[in-house]
Amino acid sequence: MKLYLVTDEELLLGKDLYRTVEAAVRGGVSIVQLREKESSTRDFIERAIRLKEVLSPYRVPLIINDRVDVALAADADGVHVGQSDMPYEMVKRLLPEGKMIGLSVESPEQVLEANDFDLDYVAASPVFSTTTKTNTIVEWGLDGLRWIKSVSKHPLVAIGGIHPDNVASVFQAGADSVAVISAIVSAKDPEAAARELLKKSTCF
Ligand code: 3NM
Repeated sequence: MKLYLVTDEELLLGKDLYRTVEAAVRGGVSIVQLREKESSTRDFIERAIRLKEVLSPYRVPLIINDRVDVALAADADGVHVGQSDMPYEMVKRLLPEGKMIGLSVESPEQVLEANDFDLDYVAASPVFSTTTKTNTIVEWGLDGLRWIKSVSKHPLVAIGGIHPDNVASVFQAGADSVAVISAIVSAKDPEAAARELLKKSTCF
C-alpha cells in the first residue's frame, strides 16, 4: 500500500468520483479511503457500495473515514479514524475480525499511545500544512516523520500537502505509504497524476 488515495467531493472539481478513483487505481493507487464530510448517511453508504464494486476487480481495499456503521453496511475493508472520532477500543470491538483500522496521529503522545493498539497503520497528519484540512494541530515535517518511524510499531502513512516534488523526501524520511487527496483528486488526469507520484517516489 504505497500510494493511498483519500477522496473529497469538493476537490473533484466536478469530476465523477468513481471514474476518478478507477483512473487513479489504474495509475497505481493501491488503497482507497472514502471520506465524506457533507453527505447524508444514505448517500455515504450508497457511495461506499458502488466504490467497493469499482475496486473489487483490482483487489484494492476500501477504507471508510470515521464511520464504522457505514463500513459495516457496505462491507468495506476497514475504517480510518481521527483523534476526535470513535475511540479505537470501540472501533475494534465493533468491527469484525480481519477488517483494517487506521488512526491519525497529530502529536507525539498520540503516537506512543497508538503503540498499545492493534492498528494496520498510523497516519501522520499533517506532514506538511495543507489547505485541504486545516483543523490539525502542528505539521510533523520530515523530522517528525523520522521520529515517528523510530518509535512507532505500526506502518507509517504520511498525509497532508504531499505532491510529486516532495514525495521522495517523505519516503526517504521513513514513510511506508503516502496518502494524498488534492494531488490526485484535483488533477485533470488522475491516472497520470498517480503514476507520476509513484515514479517520483522512487527517485532517491
Ligand atoms: N489529514 P492533501 S486528510 C492532513 O483525514 C490530512 O486525517 C487528513 O489532503 C485526515 O493531500 C488531510 O490535499 C488532507 O493535502 C490531505
